[in-house]
Amino acid sequence: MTMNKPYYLTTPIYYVNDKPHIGHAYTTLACDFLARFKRLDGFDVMFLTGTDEHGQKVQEAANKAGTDPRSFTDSVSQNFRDLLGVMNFSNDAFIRTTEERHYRSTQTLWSRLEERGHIRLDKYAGWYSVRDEAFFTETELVDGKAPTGAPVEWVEEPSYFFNLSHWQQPLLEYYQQNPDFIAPEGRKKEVISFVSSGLRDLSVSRTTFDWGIPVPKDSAHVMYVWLDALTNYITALDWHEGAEAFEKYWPADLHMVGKDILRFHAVYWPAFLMAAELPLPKRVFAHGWWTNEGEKISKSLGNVIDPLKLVEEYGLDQTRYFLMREVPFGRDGDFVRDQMIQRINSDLANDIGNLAQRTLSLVFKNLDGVIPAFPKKLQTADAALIEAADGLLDAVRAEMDKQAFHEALRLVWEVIAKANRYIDQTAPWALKKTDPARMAEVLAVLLETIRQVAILIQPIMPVSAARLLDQLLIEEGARDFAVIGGAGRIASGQTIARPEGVFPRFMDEKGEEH
Ligand code: ME8
Repeated sequence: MTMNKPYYLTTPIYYVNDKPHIGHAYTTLACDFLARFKRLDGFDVMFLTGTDEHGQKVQEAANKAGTDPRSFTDSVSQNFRDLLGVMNFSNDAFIRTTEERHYRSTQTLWSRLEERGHIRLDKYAGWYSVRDEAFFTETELVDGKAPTGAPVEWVEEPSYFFNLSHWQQPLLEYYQQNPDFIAPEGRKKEVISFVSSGLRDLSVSRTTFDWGIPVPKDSAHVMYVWLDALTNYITALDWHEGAEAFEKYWPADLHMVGKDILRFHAVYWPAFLMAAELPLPKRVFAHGWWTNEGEKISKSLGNVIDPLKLVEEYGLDQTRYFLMREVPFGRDGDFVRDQMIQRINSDLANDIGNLAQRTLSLVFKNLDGVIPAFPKKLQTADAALIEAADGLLDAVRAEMDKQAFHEALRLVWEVIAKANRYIDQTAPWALKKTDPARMAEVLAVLLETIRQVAILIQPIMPVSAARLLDQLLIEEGARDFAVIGGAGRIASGQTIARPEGVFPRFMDEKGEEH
């Protein structure tokens, strides 16, 4: 048996101060798309997500809800687990920072840092933003607020410090030697310029509240929530117990994050790992932020986008497709309802939906539903379409590996457009009387193209793709990338059922089509 290559990817772990919103769904969806792709491509995937449950922000949210942080986090963490089902996410593990093993893991990491002389006790005096869970100096403030616009409070307390400044040069060298470590390129430049401008030692413990992991041998302190949170990526592999999973999956292939938390992942985390003498992750990708119809999304504006509502209104696979297709991954994007409807009707209902429905209906009506043989000799037009389909996997894979998800989808839709031009040009419906043998060939070429497209869109639209593959009578065992191209080819002779449309047009709540 061949051993599949491991591939470990992670989402950030989400703060449980509130219910999930589009940002959470977006980050996890991007990982889900990639994880499903990698599995079909023969990798042994470990896809991790979870919740970040300590810190002042969560403690304050619990106080506000009139409950203790432990029962509060239990209930809010559940909302995040519910989202996984609603969005059809295929994560292999879900971690909570309140798990007992995470305490042991983080305390082990702390001790390693301390033993190696990278942590010292001192005093912190400066600003803290609870919303960002981040420290700021006077000069970093903008109009008395954090650069993110979050309010800050003055903090003065005994604190342990991590010698971050010591890691400036090693980090810069690492970025230089590993040019793919931070993406996109523009964000990498920002990180390099931040690190080049000098790093201050980082306060890594707090004493003015207690909702966190106690510092080993000094329980007056709880650890800074970001040190605690980042460690989740190795806790999940039980590194502190020398587990096999750690050997196998670490270092991570990809940490997916939003642009606001890149610094923590591309500066602090690799510095902690270097200091602890552990291997560094291979890549951190920072995606952009969504606005809602041109407006910044915020609770005070009341325009927060609830992923559950999106799925309810537009459909699950439709929502998944839109979020990954609409905006070049890595850039900010604007959620516009009309654009969503446009994508549903044009890319899905018209382009792929009609292509499949027209082809299958012709097979059903004109060939008694019997799948025709794939031609031994292809005509020029056939060969052009099949070559395009056969070449898709390599091209799509290259985009997926760059996290250019929109581009991967665009490439698939290019072949769908080609297939639609092919069906218009060859007009198989007109061939029934004049040249039935040619009609059968044309339909076989189309079925083969749809087979490949359906296999390739499984990672983004798992339910719809499965329905298409079912209608094409492709067995469950013949749906991965090993059977893409000439290795697969549509099998003839079986009889299909009456085809059913897989991609409906968008209907509004009054039942009207758009
Ligand atoms: O940051 N558009 O948790 P979080 C797109 N616990 N993405 C958005 C967004 C928007 N409008 N708003 C938020 C944390 N996000 C930490 C992570 S990891 C060790 C600890 C994204 O619940 C944001 O960029 O605040 C981030 O990736 C995630 O949603 C929210 O994370």
